[in-house]
Amino acid sequence: MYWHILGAGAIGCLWAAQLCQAGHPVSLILRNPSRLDSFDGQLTLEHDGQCRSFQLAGCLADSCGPIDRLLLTTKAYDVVEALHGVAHQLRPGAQIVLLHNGMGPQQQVPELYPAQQVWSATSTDGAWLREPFHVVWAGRGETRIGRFDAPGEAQLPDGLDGLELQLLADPAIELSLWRKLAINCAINPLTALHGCRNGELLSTPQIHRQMQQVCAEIEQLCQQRQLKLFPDGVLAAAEQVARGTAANYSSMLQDRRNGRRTEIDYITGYLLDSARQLGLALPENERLFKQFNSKKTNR
Ligand code: KPL
Repeated sequence: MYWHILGAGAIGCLWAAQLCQAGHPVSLILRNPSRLDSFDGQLTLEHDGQCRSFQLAGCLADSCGPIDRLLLTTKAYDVVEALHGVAHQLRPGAQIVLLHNGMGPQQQVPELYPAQQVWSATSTDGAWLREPFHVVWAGRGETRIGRFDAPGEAQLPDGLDGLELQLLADPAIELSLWRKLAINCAINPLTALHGCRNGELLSTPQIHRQMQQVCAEIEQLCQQRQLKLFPDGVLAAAEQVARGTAANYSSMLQDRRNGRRTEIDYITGYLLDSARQLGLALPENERLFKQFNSKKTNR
């Protein structure tokens, strides 16, 4: 079944290739004419040292035709604007799947587009771009997909059959998004500010102490919100991810190093907003957030 994908980063390209491989036609909606010019209609998926190429259409929002199924894989801060850009092409009842780091748009989009069916997703697949439109699927993970606005519903969007990706219909997607948010809050700002690999959060005592404080505050918020995220607590879960990805640079550090805007407003910013609504102060997270925003180049 036909899919449009908006956001041709690593995850967007991974999904495009997976959908093509499963026999679903795909169009990549590209942001501007120069990006479209640079796309020769071929996407390469590299996995376990083997490359496979797929032919697919590229288009701009105005020429992509009617959309029945849309996967949005832009950065969190681009989601709403990107969606507005293709809104005129959405068929009534079209399926929209949001897949990005951070939180905010998952609640906003169903409110803005009540005529559409909106799913939110979170993934632990590891992927990176060797070059534009050549994606390396570096680590198999799982993708949980559910309706933020309809908790309890456990149905995947249609048109995802045959994918090699591990997909799980999640009736409690908000909780899963909070799990990912907590991990991102514990790892991303600290690695970005200290310019270190994920593993150095554990091996550098001063940074590890900060990580402990960040996690203790998240724990406090979760208690107030009655969110049970991890059986052994946020710190243990974040340490496990930092250990498992010890040699990696977090996405926030990479964004910062490449002079791109980061997703801090949708990660730590979302956490702080959520705490503020309950009258709760999270001083260490607040300090990191301010430190981030005080450096213009960080955003
Ligand atoms: O998602 C991540 C990121 O880098 O954005 C991990 C690897 C989990 C670190 O928070």
